[in-house]
Amino acid sequence: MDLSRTIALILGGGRGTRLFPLTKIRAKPAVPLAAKYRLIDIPISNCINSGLNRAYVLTQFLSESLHRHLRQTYTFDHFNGGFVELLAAQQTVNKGTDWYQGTADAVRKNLVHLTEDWIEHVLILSGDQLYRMDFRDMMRTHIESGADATIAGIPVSRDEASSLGIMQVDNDGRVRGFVEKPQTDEELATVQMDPAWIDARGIPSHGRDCLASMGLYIFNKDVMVDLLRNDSHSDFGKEVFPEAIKSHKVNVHLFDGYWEDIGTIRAFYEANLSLAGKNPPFDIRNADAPIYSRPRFLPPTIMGNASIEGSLIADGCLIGENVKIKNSVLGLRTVVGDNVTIEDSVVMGADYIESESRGPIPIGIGAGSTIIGTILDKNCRIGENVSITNQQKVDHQGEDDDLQVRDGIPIVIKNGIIPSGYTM
Ligand code: ADQ
Ligand code: ADP
Repeated sequence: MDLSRTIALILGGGRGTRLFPLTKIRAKPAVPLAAKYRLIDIPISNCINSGLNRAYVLTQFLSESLHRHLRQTYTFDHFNGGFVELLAAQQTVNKGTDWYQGTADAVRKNLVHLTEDWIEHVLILSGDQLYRMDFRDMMRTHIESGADATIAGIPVSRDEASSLGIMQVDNDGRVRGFVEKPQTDEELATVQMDPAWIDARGIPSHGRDCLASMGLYIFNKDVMVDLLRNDSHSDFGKEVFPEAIKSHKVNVHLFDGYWEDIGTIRAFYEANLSLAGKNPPFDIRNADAPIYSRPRFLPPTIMGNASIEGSLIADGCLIGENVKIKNSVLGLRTVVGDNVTIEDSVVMGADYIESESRGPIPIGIGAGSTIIGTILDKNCRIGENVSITNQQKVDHQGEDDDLQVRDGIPIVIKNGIIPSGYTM
């Protein structure tokens, strides 16, 4: 299946409130993931591994670090015409607003890039999901069914339905009903499926009786342009898609692999830690479909007498003596002092190796500190004998504080400073 006439559009995030404060000073696609990647590397790697090498990333504001990451990572040779480009809301002049009002609005404001003659299909992807999919399979479903649009669907149980778009699909695979994030049993009942329908399509339902939209769509280009003509529709999930199933033939492409929406702090935290354990649900070592990132030429990690259990450790770290690291993710260039304990934590590391301390406290985690159940964003300066465990279950939201708590998880923000002896 050939995707040379398909353009991928990656929705890089709205105001970024759900992943705040990780998005306080960066665009969502640039949020670090799994020790050495960024969120945007997942959808772009899926595209490249599917033979699709032309993608736009729609983001709210022009982020210098995101721009540099894309430019330095996704360089294609002159002969194959590939590109990955940022389209920032800030740059569009339409309607005099700096913000995309929603996902459909973001696409509408960039239609000029999508209506070029060579494009036949538009693949719309979310920027905050962890999964591996060969989009050629989805395109095959799309072409074979002769649909105007195809949506990826995954079987889920009733308890998961309230945070997803739920579809009702007929025997021919055509979507007949859709409710975005059903909140009541009555709403859900209108779109529930018979688990036997799912079993009959070669996917063991295990009692799952809902089909969720994965937020991934293939549109025939003209159909998408047509649907976006209605100016009052600002979201795909809430407005464009429900209209599309009435006016056009929209079919489902079934998927049953690992797939997680990691758009909230808790989901992001749990997805990172799930990669650190034994038998991770998402295999970052899959050599047939690797996840790409920027080549950095970092030194190997140097480790003292440390005990490490079920963890991911990136390149360029410096880990001291008598250190205990358990069920955690240590990002690029993390510095860990002596006698430190890190458990159930996501430590993003540092943007650079600090040869001489430039702050009141060096970058890294100071000697004698204990970090449990916490996210440390990049370039944190954690003093000595600090303890962040949140045993008291503080729910501290101060937007300007260096240490905040979201979804019950303490987070030290990028460049945050925590003085020696601090306890939470
Ligand atoms: P949500 O993820 O809740 O549900 P939405 O908030 O529209 O839907 O986000 C979709 C994607 O677009 C995310 O990657 C988000 O970051 C990005 N995005 C949001 N606003 C944007 C903007 N203004 N500009 C650029 N990008 C933006 C959707 C569907 C559901 C489906 C779930 C699956 O609506 O039906 O079940 O995805 O995760
Ligand atoms: P990554 O390896 O995480 O992809 P980037 O290339 O995005 O890192 O760099 C992150 C940031 O770090 C950039 O804003 C860059 O300017 C900054 N940076 C790099 N080296 C230094 C340094 N020696 N001192 C201060 N900032 C630096």
